[in-house]
Amino acid sequence: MLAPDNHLPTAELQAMDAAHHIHPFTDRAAMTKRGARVITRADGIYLWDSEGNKLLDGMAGLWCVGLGYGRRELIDVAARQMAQLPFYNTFFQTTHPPAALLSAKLAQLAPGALNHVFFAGSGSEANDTNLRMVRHYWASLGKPEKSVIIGRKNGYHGSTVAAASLGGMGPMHAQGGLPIPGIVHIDQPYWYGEGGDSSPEEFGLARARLLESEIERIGEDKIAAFIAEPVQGAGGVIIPPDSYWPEISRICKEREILLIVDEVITGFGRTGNWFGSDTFDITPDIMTIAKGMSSGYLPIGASLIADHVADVLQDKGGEFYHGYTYSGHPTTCAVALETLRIMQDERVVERVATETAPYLAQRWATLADHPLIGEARSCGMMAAIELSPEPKARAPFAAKTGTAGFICREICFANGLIMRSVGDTMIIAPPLVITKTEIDEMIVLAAKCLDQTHKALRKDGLLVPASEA
Ligand code: PXG
Repeated sequence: MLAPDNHLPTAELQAMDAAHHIHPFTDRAAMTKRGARVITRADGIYLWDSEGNKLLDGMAGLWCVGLGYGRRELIDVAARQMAQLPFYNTFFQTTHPPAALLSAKLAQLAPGALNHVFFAGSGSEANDTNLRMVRHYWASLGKPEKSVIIGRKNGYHGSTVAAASLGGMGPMHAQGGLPIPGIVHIDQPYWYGEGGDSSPEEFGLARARLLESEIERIGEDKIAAFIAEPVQGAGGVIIPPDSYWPEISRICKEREILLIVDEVITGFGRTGNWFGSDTFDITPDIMTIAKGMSSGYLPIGASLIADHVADVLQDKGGEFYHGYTYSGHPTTCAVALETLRIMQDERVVERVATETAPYLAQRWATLADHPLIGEARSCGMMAAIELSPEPKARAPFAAKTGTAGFICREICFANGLIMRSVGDTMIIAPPLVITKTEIDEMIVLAAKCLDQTHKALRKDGLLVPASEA
């Protein structure tokens, strides 16, 4: 049976949408002119649009559909839970089985002492929780002046006021007067774009030590926490040099500040371990999770809290005046639990680690030989290629950043591949269940799209490095 109104003509849906739907991260005028792409169904790692075009979903929805589309168990568990208890809140000393079971499951899967869960409806909400919670934590210890949070330029932590402030996206800050006070940002460990002549290891150390100098500058007694993604996702799959995280961990251990690790993208198998913190040997005090937790089938996010933080809040914090109507929503919790059951039963993370991620790494690396590519990098099931007019020099384009990336993205769509552009970096993060054969298909498509992009850029006179502008 078709979902509601799937039969309407594309133009009619586009017209309704253009008239009434304001989209996230979209230039509405540009979209209205061409008409939104209408996605109508999905199966496995593929999507279909309303014109019948098949697309390989190289972005797992939006980094979230780890198990791929059409998993009957997730659909059925949602229906069963909705019949039993579609909603009840978890405020005022109440719980229900899905929230209790999911909390225990997350505590079991999460690394170290992350044994406590505060549920939210999204990653952004969870990061709002984190901001209030770390400040409340220090205030409970009699140190309310420890309130500044250090984030990173080009980090992404969500779109709410607090989350967008914690993130370091300049264009986001420029709209709506962000960041809010009490949040500062240090430079990112982006060796390809900012490393210059230093080796990746030197650069990683230098960028980590910016945290130390920022703590010195502001004063340890004023700083509540540092927040970072293990691998920056929305920033362009920026994998820090090996020297980065050990140095950040050393600094956080030596200083009295909390480490918030945002695993909204890197959590639940994306990096080839259950968490990016496992991959990079990080010990978070608080971890943000969302996306892959429910394979994207229903919206859910959460903050995982380490014992020593939860103990202080329990012993000294009193009531935490914070919560969302849908914190611990029974249906989303049931779907998340089922997602985690499937991941464990089918050994999804192990398969990524031992089979498909090494295969992707090897196949993806071949793209580095393309005359348009300055670097190809991957970590687990996330990967990036850097477009460049002079790859050996890692040169940026003379044209406005994002021009080449946009052209490449459109060519990918036209060829049935969803590969996202971040500036002139092309990124993928396919469903974790992608097979080797499907990886081959994705690489062949990507290479074909790079050839076409190369031709298009040459034809438009865009193969010019910034130094020659
Ligand atoms: N933290 C991280 C690390 C994220 O990647 C969020 C928090 C916010 O989660 P919610 O559920 O509130 O969206 C994210 C979200 C992109 C893109 O274009 C990435 C995200 C969201 C939308 C677009 O890469 N990540």
